Amino acid sequence: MNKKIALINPPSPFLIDERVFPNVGLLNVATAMRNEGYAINVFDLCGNKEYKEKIKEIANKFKIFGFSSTTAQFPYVYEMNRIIKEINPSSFTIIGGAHPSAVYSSMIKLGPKEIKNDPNIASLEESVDLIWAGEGDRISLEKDFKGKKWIHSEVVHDIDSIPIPDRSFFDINSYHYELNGRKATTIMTQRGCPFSCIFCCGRKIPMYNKFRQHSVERVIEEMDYLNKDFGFDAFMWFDDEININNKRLLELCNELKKKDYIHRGFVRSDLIVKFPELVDALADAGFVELCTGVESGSDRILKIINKGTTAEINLKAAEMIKSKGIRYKAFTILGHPSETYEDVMLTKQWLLNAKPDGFDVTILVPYPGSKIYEEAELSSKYKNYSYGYKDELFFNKVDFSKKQSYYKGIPGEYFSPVRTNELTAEGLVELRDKLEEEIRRKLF
Ligand code: B12
Ligand code: SF4
Repeated sequence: MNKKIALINPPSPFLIDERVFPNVGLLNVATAMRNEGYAINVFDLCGNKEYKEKIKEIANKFKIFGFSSTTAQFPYVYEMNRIIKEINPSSFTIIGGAHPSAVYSSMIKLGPKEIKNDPNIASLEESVDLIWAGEGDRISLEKDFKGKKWIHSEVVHDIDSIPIPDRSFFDINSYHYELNGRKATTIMTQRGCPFSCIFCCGRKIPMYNKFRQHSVERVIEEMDYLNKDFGFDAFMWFDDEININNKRLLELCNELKKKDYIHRGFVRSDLIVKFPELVDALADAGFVELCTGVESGSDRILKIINKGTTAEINLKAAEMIKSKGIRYKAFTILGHPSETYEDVMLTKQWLLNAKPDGFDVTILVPYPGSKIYEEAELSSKYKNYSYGYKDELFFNKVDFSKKQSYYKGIPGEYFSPVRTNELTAEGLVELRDKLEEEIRRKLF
């Protein structure tokens, strides 16, 4: 096997600004492969409008190409792979990341007939040579995978054994993110979330549901490395929810308060309310902004999506966070199964009551790897929708190699791939736009 490999970070033109948060997962893979003796060339095409030209330029220069891809990025990866194969038919292409991992999860959940009907399994199989589902921190192409189409890698249990992702593979300083005017970058202090919200991807895949943490020492080591080598002193924690293990977080906060770093991260509201001492510790540790996945202001919807919180708990958490002088951002979604106009109004009212410092209102996209996608059944209830989830949410299983789909994008460019019995797709977009406009006007 040729030891020279090109790793590609694809563009995401659907984001408001692509060069905010560097992709840590691909850096993990690059670092792991380099340690296995591969000569790694990372092509960071994020934000590059001439990405096709770049791919044409390098197509003949490598034998092995590895793409990292979320579902939203897959149309670009699909196209880049096509270009490479056209120019260099004997090349070997691999895809890893959230998209193949989520599609793999659907593949094991769906029966043989649904597998045949699922456009996303087909488009992955017809594109690259090797589909990598799961973590890529133990990748060695010679060892395990010759002649295989799908690989599902085991999760790494002791994540401290994974080397600190080497940020010099990217031009990390060309990403621009600031917290309180300070130069910030991304960090992952744990992996996996044990909860099971029905819209969230990977609830059945070990990489995303097996909860594992870096030790306090290792987190500090990575922050110090980012500070010393690149000058960052502010960190966006990529962890799904930072407060799953209260004891470890308190220990970490204890160390962080000795440092002059500041932080932003996501917390679960119920665990904030349950452990009030944590908010003080987070404030002392330098957290300047906390975000929660509020999702909805309707308790009925929160129950349906299995969030494990209520509107009241979410409100209490918001108040507790703000009372410590920490900025608070709320993330909400419209288009939940069975959602009605009344539920949307409850979300609006919740936002007005909570008065967050920032908020997002997005529209649900049923991605492969989520319970909604995997448990949906063929439905003929509405003309333009062929799948229904519990007869309460309707959508199509679109081919994500052709159709770009994301739930947070550029204002004015939102669309809804879903409808409920009461709210049409157009109605959801209209409600979303109105709601956002009204709340911004009233709160800011
Ligand atoms: C941080 C984050 C973001 C950030 C930054 C993303 C970035 N540039 O990295 C922001 C806020 C921009 C973001 C945006 C979006 N996100 Co996001 N995000 C995350 C989050 C919380 C962490 C990502 C991360 O760093 N993980 C840690 C690393 C170690 O894991 P990893 O990236 O999967 O990489 C490992 C493996 O996948 C594999 N691997 C990765 N690449 C490759 C390549 C090769 C060749 C190989 C062999 C292996 C391999 O090895 C890596 C190391 O083990 C994840 C959830 C999660 N817990 O991972 C969601 C997640 C990736 N996001 C998700 C979604 C839906 C989105 C959006 C579509 C939302 C939207 N705006 O509409 C966009 C899409 C953005 C895009 N560029 O495509 C979904 C993806 C679902 C899917 N089917 O693709 C996830 C899984 C959340 C969820 N559970 O539903 N996101
Ligand atoms: S939405 Fe957040 S809490 Fe729910 S399963 Fe996903 S990561 Fe976990």
